[in-house]
Amino acid sequence: MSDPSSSAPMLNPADVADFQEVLRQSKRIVAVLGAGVSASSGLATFRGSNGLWAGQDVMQVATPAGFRHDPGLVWQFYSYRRREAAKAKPNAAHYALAELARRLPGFVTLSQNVDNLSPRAGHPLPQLKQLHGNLFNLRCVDAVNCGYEEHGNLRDHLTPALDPSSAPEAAQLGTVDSAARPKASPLLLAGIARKHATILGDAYRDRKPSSEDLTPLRGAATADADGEQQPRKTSDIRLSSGLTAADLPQCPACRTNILRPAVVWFGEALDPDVAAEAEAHFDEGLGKLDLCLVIGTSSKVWPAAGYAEMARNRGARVAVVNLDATDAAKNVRRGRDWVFVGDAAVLVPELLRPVIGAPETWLERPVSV
Ligand code: BJW
Repeated sequence: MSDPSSSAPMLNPADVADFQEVLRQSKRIVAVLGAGVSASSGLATFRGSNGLWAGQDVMQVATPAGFRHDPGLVWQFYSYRRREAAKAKPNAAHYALAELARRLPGFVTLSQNVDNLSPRAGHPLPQLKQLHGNLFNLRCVDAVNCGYEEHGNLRDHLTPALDPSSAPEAAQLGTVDSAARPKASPLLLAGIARKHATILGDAYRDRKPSSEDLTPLRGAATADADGEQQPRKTSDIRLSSGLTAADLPQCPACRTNILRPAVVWFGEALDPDVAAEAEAHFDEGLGKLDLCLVIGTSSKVWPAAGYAEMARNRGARVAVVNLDATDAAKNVRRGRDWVFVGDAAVLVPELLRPVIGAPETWLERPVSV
């Protein structure tokens, strides 16, 4: 087996041959994908660039609390990501995995990626579970009373206010309306800090949230003609992004709420159907799993981080493909798993070649690698 601590980019030919021997005989394979698969398509990974977007910690933007606090800012983040993903082209790793799916009915891909590049590479959809949703699907924020959902919305900017040419993103970042900021007690903030550390990980334990960071913005009560205190309308509230709710995509069904990206944020449950379909592949009743491919993920986010171990428990051998030797070596069973350090867009087609053949023979081929 490869030495997981090695940072040598060269693959060990004996490991490749050993992996490919098991691959040839495999009938049931699960692949777990992360953002590294799309890195060669030009998309930033989630924890790349120090995990920052426009100076914001993406881990805190991708939370329900972030959206409650400033939906405009979160929409700016996702508008940018939608544009980048729409401009990007699937790479050879997406095409190779799609080809494996076409050739092997017992192969399923459990992808954490929301960038739509696997579907665009022609990955058969019944064999692709998009665990964290898709940037091009939208839903009403009120899932209970409205439940509106829209799939495959590829519009460049969803509202004029989200058009980067009319208002550059950086210039839209403003300050919180301090008059509207409610007071949060130290006890409440400590509770939120504990919850944050559980959901986002230990790195967040010492980052004490302030009311400005985490408290949903509520309008200060205003007095009506009879002197009664009335809550301000949501659309009146100026948000720190400088956007009001009226600037954001509106739900066409209930005409009351705004839409949100249909992605899964930290602390939210995965879509129960998607989670059940994904986890069904580890069911005892389905018998032995032969192989699990863990490609381009830091394996930090659950439940996906647990799938390799679930596959091992069903008898699978595990192969990890990652550009970073340290990430690749994480959660690896020494002497049993394979570790292939390098670019997924290069390694995946090469490793799968005995089953999928050369790119010239694929039904759908990489546009450019
Ligand atoms: C290359 C490369 C190249 C670069 N080639 N490689 C159990 C224990 C502790 C906590 C939890 C737990 N169970 C649940 C939790 C809480 C939480 C969690 O996991 N927290 C941890 C961070 C501590 N999980 C959840 O909240 C999930 N919900 C849930 O489980 O509900 C029930 C529950 C709730 C609360 C408590 C307990 C149970 C939901 C998780 C949703 C994650 N959502 C996001 C955002 C999606 C929308 C969006 O994209 O904006 O999903 S977060 C973000 O991380 C995104 C990604 O899909 C996900 C994974 O990241 P990924 O893909 O691994 O990217 P990176 O950047 O981390 O890594 C890239 C890798 O590629 C690196 O290794 C590079 O080296 C490599 N690479 N270039 C090959 N060319």
